[in-house]
Amino acid sequence: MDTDEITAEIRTEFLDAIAGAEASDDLERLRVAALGKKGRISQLMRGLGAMSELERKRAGPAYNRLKTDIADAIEARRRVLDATALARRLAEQGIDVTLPARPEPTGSLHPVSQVLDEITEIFADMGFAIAEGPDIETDFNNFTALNIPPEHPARQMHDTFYLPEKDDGSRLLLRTHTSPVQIRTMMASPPPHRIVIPGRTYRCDYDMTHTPMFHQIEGLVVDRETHMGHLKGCLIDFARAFFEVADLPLRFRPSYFPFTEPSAEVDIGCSARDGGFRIGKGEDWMEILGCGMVHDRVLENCGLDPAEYQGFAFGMGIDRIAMLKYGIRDLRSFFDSDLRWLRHYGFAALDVPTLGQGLSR
Ligand code: 2NM
Repeated sequence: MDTDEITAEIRTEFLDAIAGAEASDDLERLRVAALGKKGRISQLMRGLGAMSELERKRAGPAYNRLKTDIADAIEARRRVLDATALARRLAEQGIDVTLPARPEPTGSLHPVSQVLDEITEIFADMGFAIAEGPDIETDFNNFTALNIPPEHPARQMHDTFYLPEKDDGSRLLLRTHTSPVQIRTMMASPPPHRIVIPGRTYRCDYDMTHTPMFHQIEGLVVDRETHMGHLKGCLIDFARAFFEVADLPLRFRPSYFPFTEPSAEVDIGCSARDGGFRIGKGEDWMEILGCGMVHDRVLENCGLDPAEYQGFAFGMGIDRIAMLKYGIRDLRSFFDSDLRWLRHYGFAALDVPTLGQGLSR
């Protein structure tokens, strides 16, 4: 056989086989058999060396054409097989583009975050701004300016986390309430002030109802001619909005705080009988916050003249209020980071009450 006959025979043999290949495995086998190191074309190429110059000039280009033709045929057949496979898959697995999207797993808001949002929103609607400050504070901002004298029990080591002593003998501490932010605010700019201060606070305490880190929200109003009536009206409106009971009974019970005079604790009416608990009706009282008129000495410590400016302030534990409103028994579960607990007690992240109401009406 001469060169033309040989290449024609191999071409026919492979092009027929390639055209009949039904799977990409078959194509790969044919590629190796034709173009592989020990394949038919490679064998032919090796024969070129033994040929005469004239024979080689005919055979070389012919072999190269054969090689290209087979490679092209394999590539073309592979594209046909791929397209067929894709068409079959699309036909088998029809996609219904009208189906609703599968929900992505989303996180949820911790009850502390939820209650913090609820409380700040109520005060924001009354015209309060949100103020924040550092967790690490000076003794002056946390105690002295607030009229807490050196011998006050809250100053002792068992209540307060102190940082190591500095060269000058002073010690920073983890704030035991958010009140230092009120001091910073009053010292930084002149009245009027109308702020709420949410944040983390720290006390050395741990049992069913106390964790060493907890959350507080405090409020401060300072202006001319501010009086107890403003305090009462503000806190009554707040409690009724927060607990969603329009005629919620409130009781202002005289109390004592070093930084306010007079001071009071606020109770809401509830019933806690026979293991049940209900807010707004019944014979019982539940304490929800402390408050009072800012002590003259606190105003003076911040450079304000009590004859010119008066203020009221209040504070409550966010965690405790969250337990009360959402029926959570053990405070310590707040900080366990247990996903099952969080899914049960968590709130939808996009559940913005005012927006939701606005859109549904
Ligand atoms: C409370 C209760 C009563 C309070 C007082 C002040 C300041 F800085 F104005 F003196 N800030 N917060 C206050 C008063 C806090 O928490 C139970």
